[in-house]
Amino acid sequence: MIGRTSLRILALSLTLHGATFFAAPLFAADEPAKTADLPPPKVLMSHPPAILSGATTRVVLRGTRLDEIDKAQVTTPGVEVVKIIKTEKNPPPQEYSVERAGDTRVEVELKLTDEAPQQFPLTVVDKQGKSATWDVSVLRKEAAGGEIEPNDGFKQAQLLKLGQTVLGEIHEAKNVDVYQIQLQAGRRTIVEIRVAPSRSLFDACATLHDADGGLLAFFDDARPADSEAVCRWELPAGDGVRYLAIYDANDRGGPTHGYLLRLEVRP
Ligand SMILES: [Ca+2]
Ligand SMILES: [Ca+2]
Repeated sequence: MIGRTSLRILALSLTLHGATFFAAPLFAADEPAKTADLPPPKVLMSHPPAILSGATTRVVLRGTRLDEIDKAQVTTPGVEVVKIIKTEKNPPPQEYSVERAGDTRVEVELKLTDEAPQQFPLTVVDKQGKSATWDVSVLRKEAAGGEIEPNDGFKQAQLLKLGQTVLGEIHEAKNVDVYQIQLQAGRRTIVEIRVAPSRSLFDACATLHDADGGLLAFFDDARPADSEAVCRWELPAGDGVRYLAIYDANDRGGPTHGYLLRLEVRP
């Protein structure tokens, strides 16, 4: 009996050791499968809010699992991916969730010809998968203007020309961007602020002032910033110089707070 018991213990021991021995490679074999189950890279926002045709631009995409991106793909004629500049883990700006602003980023250099379309889809890829397509806005070089800082007060106001789109950014918390507008009697003037499709975190508010700085109107988009955000505000009729002061509803700012500003006039 003792002999049989010893043999059983030995057999059990061998089985256990055998199981242990074989289990290690099995777990090792399982690892790639687990990795493959990871969700694909996801782009949640980008900046700047648009890029110029006929130029080479660095675009930053923020999202989840973007820190191992090794390729960006565009199939649109007139748009070329030059290179991935860098990828990194990067926590969302304070007071924003990972779901809204991501926790990783990838910086991509894109070269556009003058013929690039107004919008094109971009996909980023890592060894585990690829993101859904992300739309990038394009502005014609001749119809776009950069913002000129400092523009934080009436004396530093930047002239906002009709029909030109300004690529702006509330670059730091509590900053204000002031633009000078020339109103014309008998014409409706509409200010448009757009953060789509870049999904900038900018939550636009504005005040309108007369030539002496007196407050004439206040504008708020009346909803949290979202992917389709376009504010269109008709200014009170008038004639002469006005100042438009743009700022974030929550006094936040940073490179994630870009916007596209445009002035339209109608009869
Ligand atoms: Ca600014
Ligand atoms: Ca400013």
